[in-house]
Order: sequence, then C-alpha cells, then structure tokens
Amino acid sequence: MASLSKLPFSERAVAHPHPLAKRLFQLAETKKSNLVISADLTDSKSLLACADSLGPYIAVFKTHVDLVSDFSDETIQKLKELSKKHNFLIFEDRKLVDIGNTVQKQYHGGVLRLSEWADLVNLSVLGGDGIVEALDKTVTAPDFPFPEQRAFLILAEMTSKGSLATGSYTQKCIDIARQFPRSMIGFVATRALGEDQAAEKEDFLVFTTGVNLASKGDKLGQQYQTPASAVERGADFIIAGRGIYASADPVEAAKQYQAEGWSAYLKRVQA
Ligand code: S5P
Repeated sequence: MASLSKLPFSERAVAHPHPLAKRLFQLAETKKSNLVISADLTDSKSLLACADSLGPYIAVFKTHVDLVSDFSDETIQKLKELSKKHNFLIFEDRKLVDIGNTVQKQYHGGVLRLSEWADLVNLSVLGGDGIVEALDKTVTAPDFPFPEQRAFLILAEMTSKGSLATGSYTQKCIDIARQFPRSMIGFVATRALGEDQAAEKEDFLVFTTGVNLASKGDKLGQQYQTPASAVERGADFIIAGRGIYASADPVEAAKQYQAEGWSAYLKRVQA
C-alpha cells in the first residue's frame, strides 16, 4: 500500500480510527502547523507565558511538569485554558516505564493526575507489553472519565548518543502498538516506522524530537536534525525545545520552525 505519511492530514483525519488522532490532524491542518514546542521551563509563570505566546503557532504543547518547581493545580488549570484558547493538545513527556500496576496509578491519580489534563503521554516498553496493556485498560474502562480523548505514544527510538532503543527493540515497539489501537496512536521516533509492513488502515503518528535549526547537538549527548530533514524521514510532528524557547526571540523562532516544518510536510504530501 502507499505510504500513509504521503497522505495529507485532512485525509488521515477522516480515516483514522482514533478520535484524538483525528482531532490532532484536523487542528494541525487548520493551524498549518506540525510543530510541537518542548517547553522544558522550570516555573509556572514561564511555562504559561510560553504556552500563551507560542500557542498560535503550535499543534502540541509538550511538558515535563516534574521540572516545574512551583507546579500546582492552578498551573494545570491555566494550561488547559490556554490549550482551548489556542487550540493545541497537551503532551506530557512523562516516559512512563514500570510494571502495569504502578503505571496505572502514576497515570490515573497520583500527584500529577496526568489523565485529567494530558491529551497525550509517552511510555517506554522496556519492561514488556504489560505497561501498554495496563494503560490501555485504564483509558478504555467503561468508567474512565475521558473516553476516547486520551492516547499514548511509544518511545521507540531516542535522539541521544548511544541510545539502546534501536533494531529489534524498535521493532518490538511497533509490534506492541499494533495490539492496542484504542490507545497507542504512534511513536516518538526519528523516522517513519513500520510503514513497509503496514496493515490496511494502520496509521501511526510519528513525533520526532531533536529538532534544531541552529545547532547539531549539546554537550550532554543530544543530537539534532532540521525540521525539513525530520519531515523527510517521516516525522508527522516535529518537536523543538531550546531551538525555540531559548532563542533571542521565541515567537519569531516558532514561526520559522512552523513554516519550515509545514512546507516540508506539504512537499512530502505533494510529491
Ligand atoms: O529521544 C528523545 C525523546 C525525547 S521525548 N529525545 C529527546 O530529546 N526527547 C525530549 O525532547 C527531551 O526530553 C526534551 O524535552 C526534548 C528535546 O529538547 P531540546 O531542547 O533538545 O530540543
């Protein structure tokens, strides 16, 4: 079958079985943005100011709320309001990795109450598929308060030097995701995954981190590519952090990443 990443988001929105994926494709198309800001800021005021100023240019706002020193219910309340105001999804980059019973409690309840506000959360399958089954059960339970409004991404590759998430591990991520289409909608990866073996109607979303226009990497092992190269390799959504929020003019930088990411996407779907 034709590679799904060559189809426009509008068509993928119609065909996708998961309501949250549909919503994301639609809002990306409306805003002409496949940009995710990785807002790794360490206080609520900066985090919320970032969401408000960059909100018009992004499809998804990615958080690490455990970095936020004064994180509180109010932070979340305000972030949710901004996600409505600017029409973006919230992705908590929590990288859940534990036995099923533990992650259920970390995701639904606990101090972070992720299920109440994070449209997307990612996880690692280091411990096998029990974590996936547990989270799938949580969000598909008849009494889950946000039915079909929550989904997960599997961390199938990493951008850091020496990453062990390669080869058969990455393949296993694809195999596991295929078993849980009601909750696993895609991957954090550096390229399109599984398309060569894709089953009819399968459409995993690919989020690619390590995107930066000005740098090739940092001193702690991070490795970067540009928005265009990420999209050419199969990224549907590009994730940029310091390249935007640490630049001299974050709004201008966000506009530039948005424009480059979107034009690379258009080039891909029009090829
Ligand atoms: O492989 C990965 C996966 C993730 S989620 N490499 C990454 O860098 N990340 C995250 O993306 C990382 O935790 C950080 O939040 C962001 C990259 O930030 P930047 O400032 O280097 O763009």
